[in-house]
Amino acid sequence: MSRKIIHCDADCFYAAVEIRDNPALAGRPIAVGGATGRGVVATCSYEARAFGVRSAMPVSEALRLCPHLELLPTDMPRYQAVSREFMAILRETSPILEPLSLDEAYLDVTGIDHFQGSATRMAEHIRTRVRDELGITVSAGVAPNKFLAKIASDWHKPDGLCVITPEEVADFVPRLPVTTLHGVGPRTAEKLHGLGIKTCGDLRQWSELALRERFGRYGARLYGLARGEDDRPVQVTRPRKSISVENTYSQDLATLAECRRALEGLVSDLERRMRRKGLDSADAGQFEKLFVKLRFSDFETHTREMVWRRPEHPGAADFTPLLDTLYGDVPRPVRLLGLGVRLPEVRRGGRQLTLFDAGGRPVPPSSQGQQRYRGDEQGGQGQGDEGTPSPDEAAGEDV
Ligand code: DCP
Ligand code: MG
Repeated sequence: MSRKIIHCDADCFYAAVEIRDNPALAGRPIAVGGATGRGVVATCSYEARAFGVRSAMPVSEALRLCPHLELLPTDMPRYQAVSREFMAILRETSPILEPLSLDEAYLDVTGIDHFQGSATRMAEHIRTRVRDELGITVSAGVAPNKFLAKIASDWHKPDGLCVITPEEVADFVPRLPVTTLHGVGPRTAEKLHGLGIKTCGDLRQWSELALRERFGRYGARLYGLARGEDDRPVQVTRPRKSISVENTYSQDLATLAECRRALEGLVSDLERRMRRKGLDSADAGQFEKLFVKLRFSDFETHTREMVWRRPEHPGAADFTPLLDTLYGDVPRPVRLLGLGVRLPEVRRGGRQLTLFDAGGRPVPPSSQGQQRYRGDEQGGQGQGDEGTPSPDEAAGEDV
């Protein structure tokens, strides 16, 4: 039987909360973040986007593009509170809920009878409730699987709903650029483009065998995605024990100095990944350990970790001693570097303590001591979503 998946993603989430709480900001170009901290835009209103301002952009660049941009400091506790209410509304629609970040989640509504089982009406109901009860807007996508539901929620953003019925999949998918596929980051995109493959339609000209030959196991996944196929289930509970990123370098890093420089890029990737998982600087005190992984060109691989008890996110300098120890005194070419943070065990003392409670609602920090996390990564490698990792996922890119 065909499944019914809804993907919901709030519009300019942090900015929307700010505007809701100060309506004088409505209709104006505003950005959140940057006023304090790392100096980058966390998000911005759609009015600011019209000037080219984007998430993760340095504030200096944002102000160059939009000189009258208003900057607001981030207020994570407030966004987390709205997120809890948002997830509670979703959870009332279906218990099969997989939060991806503070403002984004998948819902499997296949077995839900409300609205005569119409996923479209359920999605409209969610959007109306969130607007009326929380004062922010949410875009939603309805489709037979996660891949298409996520693309659909972006299709009519902001404040939009897009439905892709099983009958529409065959027409919809061929025109999608391959860059929209789950697991295709810059590296895989470059390889696909090099083969003359720009859209899913182009990809469909390739046999599964030919894709496997070029992309290994991920080739089979590409073959299915190009046909709109994606059987990943909506995951209600998945323990997350670490968040990490790693990179295999196209040219080996020849010296320890080069490895140290590479750490900086990896730390930025890790920050980005943590933000996407909804972990802000207030969570830093919850990390248990830092670790670095190093693979030499002869594939000898080592990992080293250390306890982290400080109340801030680790920077490149914090990972350097681990790297130095792993590298040793004799210069050797390095093909892969990775790093990450380990989170506390999700089960301790028989009670499951998580970011989300059993009903899928995020748990307030005050009620959960040190045990806060249950997200969408498993084990120590943090290779993104489930399914066959693509070369880009293995490189720790966002998927
Ligand atoms: N965020 C961040 N840094 C980023 C990206 C996002 O701090 N590089 C934060 C701010 C966003 C929130 O996460 O409000 C949700 O991220 P989204 O990617 O869903 O972006 P928005 O909700 O802001 O905008 P959109 O309307 O495109 O979903
Ligand atoms: Mg959003």
